[in-house]
Amino acid sequence: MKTTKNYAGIADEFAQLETAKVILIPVPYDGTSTWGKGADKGPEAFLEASENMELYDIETATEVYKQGIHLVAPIEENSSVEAMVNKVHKATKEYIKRNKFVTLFGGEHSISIGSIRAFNECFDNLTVLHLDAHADLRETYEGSKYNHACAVHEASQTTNLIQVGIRSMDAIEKTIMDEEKTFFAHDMVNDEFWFDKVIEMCTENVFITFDLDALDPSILPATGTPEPGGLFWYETLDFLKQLFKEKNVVGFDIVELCPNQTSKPSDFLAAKLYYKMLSYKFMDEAIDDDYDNTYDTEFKSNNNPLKFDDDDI
Ligand SMILES: [Mn+2]
Repeated sequence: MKTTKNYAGIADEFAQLETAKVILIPVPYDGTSTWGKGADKGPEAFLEASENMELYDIETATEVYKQGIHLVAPIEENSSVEAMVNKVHKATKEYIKRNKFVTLFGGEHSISIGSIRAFNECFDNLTVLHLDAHADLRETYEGSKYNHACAVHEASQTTNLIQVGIRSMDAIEKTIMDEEKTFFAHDMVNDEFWFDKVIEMCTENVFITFDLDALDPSILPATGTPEPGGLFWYETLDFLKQLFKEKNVVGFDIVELCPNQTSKPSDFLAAKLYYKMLSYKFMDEAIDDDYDNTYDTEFKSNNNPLKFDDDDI
């Protein structure tokens, strides 16, 4: 994968590892997808679109890139899906331990097995908020437990998993699914309170894994397994904004952008979604430049990882 020097073409002073609050890890992996191929091209298309995006966010009146966004070298590991997951896990954990706000861009959804494992090891009582058209709960698929169809099986066993936007699953997944914590797309469309219900079920620390096929294919067609009946742009943003306000979102990944040569709007949507999520995360920190230190201290303690294995410290 070609690497852009800095995320979104931001100046070097905002892109340094030491000072950046945000880390962006691209994972151009597409080894297990079952239908449309090309999620390995996702990070490059996302980064290219990001370079062509305005960096002032109108809604929050902020320029979140000034918090610092450091783009690390892409994780390119194609020897096996297990090796890729292990590398993602290791890199994610390393940056969490440096007190960074860690974000990842896939790649297919199997990358999230590594990121979720890292966040779950570092934060107490983690909620994994899973936005997706697909349940992704299979224990194994095509002989592997690291298939993209198994992306949140481990999370279903080890975290407070909440699934949102689901509209495609196999009967076998019903035996694993916690229907109390599942928001099916066909119910959400008639439920004006779904935001509140989802947020109420979240613990304080939330990791978001955002499969872009959660969105309606009319606004995001460039994904490997599109499903009709998905989320739209403003409801998604309104929901995310409320979530970021009410909970401590500790990190997120965005996966399954499968770009094509002829149509770019999906790449731009992914770029904007990522930037919006960062804008919401840091919106209160940027109200003015000399915000008082008490808030800063509180912010840091909220984001400090709470638990490490003894050998990690
Ligand atoms: Mn999906």
